[in-house]
Amino acid sequence: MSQRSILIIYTGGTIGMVKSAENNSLVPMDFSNIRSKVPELSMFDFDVQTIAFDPPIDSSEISTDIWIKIARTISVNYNKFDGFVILHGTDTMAYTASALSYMLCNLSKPVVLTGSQLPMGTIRTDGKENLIAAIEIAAAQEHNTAIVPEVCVYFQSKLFRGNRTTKFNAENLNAFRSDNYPSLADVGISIKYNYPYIRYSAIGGTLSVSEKMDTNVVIIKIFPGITRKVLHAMLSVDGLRGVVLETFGSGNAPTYKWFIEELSEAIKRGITIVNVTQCMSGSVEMWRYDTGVHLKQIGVVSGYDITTEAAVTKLMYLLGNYTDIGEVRMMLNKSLRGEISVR
Ligand code: ASN
Repeated sequence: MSQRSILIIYTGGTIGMVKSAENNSLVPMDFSNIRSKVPELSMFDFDVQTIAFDPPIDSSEISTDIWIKIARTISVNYNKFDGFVILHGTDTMAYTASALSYMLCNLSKPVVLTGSQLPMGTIRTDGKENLIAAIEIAAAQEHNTAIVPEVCVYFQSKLFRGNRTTKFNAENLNAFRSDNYPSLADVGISIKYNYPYIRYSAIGGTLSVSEKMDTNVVIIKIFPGITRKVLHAMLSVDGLRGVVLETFGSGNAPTYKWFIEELSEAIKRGITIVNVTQCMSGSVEMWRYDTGVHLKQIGVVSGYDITTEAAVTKLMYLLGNYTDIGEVRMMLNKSLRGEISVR
């Protein structure tokens, strides 16, 4: 049997940051020689190689260009490696994981994103455990097949489906959660894989990368007191094609005439509006209350139990790849990569 090999792609984030001499704030540093910081990497009985993006970035600077760069790096190296670990800042990790899940079509190898809340150079760093477990998971196979052939996020003992995650804590080391989908693996003394929840649908397919992401989208989080002027201005942005509407509870919004009129006009102009709940867990059910039924009647699409991160990137992906609005709306109702709980 040939030796397994893993590629680490370092994009930036706290894991590789140091304090700047200028103002003591954390700045990304050249982490190309990860091996010197993590000597444990040479203790694996498989090959671990690294690629570092230049310049490394704080993940708040992430853009669709970087997503494309990550996807291309995976694609170019796909046949040479058994799995991929992406070191990424935590702030936008859930967006990147969601975007990659759509962009990497027919993925049959693990792509595990991880990072840390404390830099690798600090004594209490969480980066080492996160990185080492992520590598183990990326390399895990059974009968010569990857155990988790998905885009995932590994953080603090939990492996989650990437497009189900949200960063919910800016202080705790336990920074991510996946409220609407169980963990794919739990790491303790041993790594326990939750097989029934892992997606194996693309096994046997050929990887292709979709680089078309349309950024003519907006997230509108409604709130009591929102004015017509504000809503109108957001929906009138030149070239706007998609809206993630963050609503209350199970997908409810005001029924004022002007509110419904603004949304309805936007839909008539060809803008796709997808309804996502502001709650951390649970699903949009536009039939449950009259305040949801109004949205359904004018053509707002249900986002079901999707996260905002997965919804906005799904819109970018669908609008980038399909010109027909009917098709975009139809695909929003489907689970493309396990991002919603519908079949
Ligand atoms: N600002 C950092 C980033 O997202 C936060 C982190 O990685 N913990 O790049």
